Amino acid sequence: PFLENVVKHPKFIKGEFDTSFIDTTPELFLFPVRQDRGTKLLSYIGNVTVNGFPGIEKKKKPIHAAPRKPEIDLSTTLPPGTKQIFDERGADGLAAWIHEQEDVLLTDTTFRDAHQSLLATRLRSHDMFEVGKETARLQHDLFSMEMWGGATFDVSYRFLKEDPWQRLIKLREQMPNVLLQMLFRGANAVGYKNYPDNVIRDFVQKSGEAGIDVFRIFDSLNWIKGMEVAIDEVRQSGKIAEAAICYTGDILDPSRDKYTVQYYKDMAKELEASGAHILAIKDMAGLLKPEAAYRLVSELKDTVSLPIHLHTHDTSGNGIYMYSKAIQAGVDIVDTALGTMAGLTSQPSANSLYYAMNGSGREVRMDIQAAEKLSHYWEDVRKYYGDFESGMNSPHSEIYVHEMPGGQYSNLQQQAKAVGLGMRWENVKEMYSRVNMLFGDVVKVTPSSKVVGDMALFMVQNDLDEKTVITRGESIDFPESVIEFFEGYIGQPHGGFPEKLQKVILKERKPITVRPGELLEPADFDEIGKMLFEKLDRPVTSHELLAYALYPKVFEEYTLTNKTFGDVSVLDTLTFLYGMRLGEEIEVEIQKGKTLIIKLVSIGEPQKDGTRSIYFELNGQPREVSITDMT
Ligand code: 3PY
Ligand code: ZN
Repeated sequence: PFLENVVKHPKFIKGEFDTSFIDTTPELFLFPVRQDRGTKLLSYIGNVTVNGFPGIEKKKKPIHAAPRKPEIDLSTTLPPGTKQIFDERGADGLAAWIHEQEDVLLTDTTFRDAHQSLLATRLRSHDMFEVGKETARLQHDLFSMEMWGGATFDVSYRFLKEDPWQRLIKLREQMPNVLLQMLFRGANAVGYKNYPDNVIRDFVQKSGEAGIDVFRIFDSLNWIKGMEVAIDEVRQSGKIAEAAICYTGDILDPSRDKYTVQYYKDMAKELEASGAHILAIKDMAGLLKPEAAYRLVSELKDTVSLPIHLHTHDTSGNGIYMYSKAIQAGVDIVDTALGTMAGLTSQPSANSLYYAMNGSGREVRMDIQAAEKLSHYWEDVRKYYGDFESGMNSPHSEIYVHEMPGGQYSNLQQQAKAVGLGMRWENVKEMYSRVNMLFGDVVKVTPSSKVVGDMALFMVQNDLDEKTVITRGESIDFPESVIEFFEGYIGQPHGGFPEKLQKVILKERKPITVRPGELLEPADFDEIGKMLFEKLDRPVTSHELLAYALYPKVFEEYTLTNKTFGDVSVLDTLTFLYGMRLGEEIEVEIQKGKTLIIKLVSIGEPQKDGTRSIYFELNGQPREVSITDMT
């Protein structure tokens, strides 16, 4: 299986390669190792069959019919899309093209925010690749596919044990006609803290080279300084800089006078001046009410000349109505998910919006029949991930009170359970909104939302209220994320920090007021490269260097799993999550044209040393692996 490694590749022999060669063809760098890929996969399957998958209840592998995949002819010419317009006209030309469209354009979030918000970000690349080519044909008239960034990067390594870069590279191959979009957290990139500028710049460059066209850049405190490096690098890379205003508060409520229409207009002007090609309104919690949307979009259209792209979460159930008001006000693009991956904490449904806008004078540009076909596929696939659903099954209008982002709800609920506060979830939600006010009414989105969540849990757990935090704060050890926030390490909030509270939390530590990126030492990629080369005993790709710079521990753990089990992303999702049933036979395509046939024959009794032998047939030959029983 390793005969096709790099030294035999015609490009390598001819010397036609640079460092991107490793990134785009990592499989060529797989040199023979002692244990073969088949045996490694058997070890994984044996392990998960006996021990279960972390984070989900261990149960026998469920039986599902194969997902209903759209049956379409893939041999016809692929219809061109926005990617071709961008390639021909550049970012400014694309922005001008958006202005010329009368229809409403869509960004589909099924591959990113929809599953981040419904399924704890657990959607595997395998299920995307199964329908990538079909999606490119059926959804060729999308503005973009949001399919990368946000939490998908670390969750890929951390829980799915797969390489997020390979997801990007392959989806780019499968969808060469539609713009690919990612969510980029400004100075936090795809992480939860500020990173040195050279990491931000390198990440933008490498993501662009691997296939991202549109970078939606935001700062978790709406601090424009935190966005500037990323915007600049996106522009320098010739990609599309979509700069976001994060919407919080309520512009319709005169008593919430911190985030007014004027505040958002000023921010929009600054973002336009900083070089944005598109302006996004990022309503990460779904707080934008319909009348507020009409007013905000109308006023922003009078303020800037950029196309406006609106993002929301449908937690309140008012998403479609809100979009219809924004569309009346002239919004250019909205974010939706395919019907069966939409609603609640996810985006509003594209399929529903299509019908909602019929006859309104502005139609939604999409092929509704095609969207229904793809929705069937996702309806079936979503069932694989049932254990990761949040349990929310009706619209929650209380979102307007607690203001928790769509992607945070289920996560914080899990965190609360983990610290024994599952039964006090109502208190945690109430405390979340109180902490927001204690902190001075801040923008709440990753990572600032995590700080508010950590503090809310901490206060409920320790029976603290606002007063005791201030009066007894000197003797309280606050959570590390809260201390870093008040030190200024995720940026400066609008209106500054509440001074008294800041003093109490920081004690003798001194806050910073400059951009953290100005103080952080640049990452030394040569050093990281050498260290990883020694650890991994193989060439290290520039994508791996970046992954390590962002998430050293998570990445190292991933490489260890990868060493032991090989590339588990090739497994189908039910096998990945549950292993195999006795007597079951599966097929695994480990590379193009090479399929393994695996049968689980029997599971041995536990031995004194805690191991068990698992007996398989691999391509008809008996194979035995030994695993540790941790149950
Ligand atoms: C993320 O940063 O991952 C988000 O989706 C924020 O809304
Ligand atoms: Zn979102």
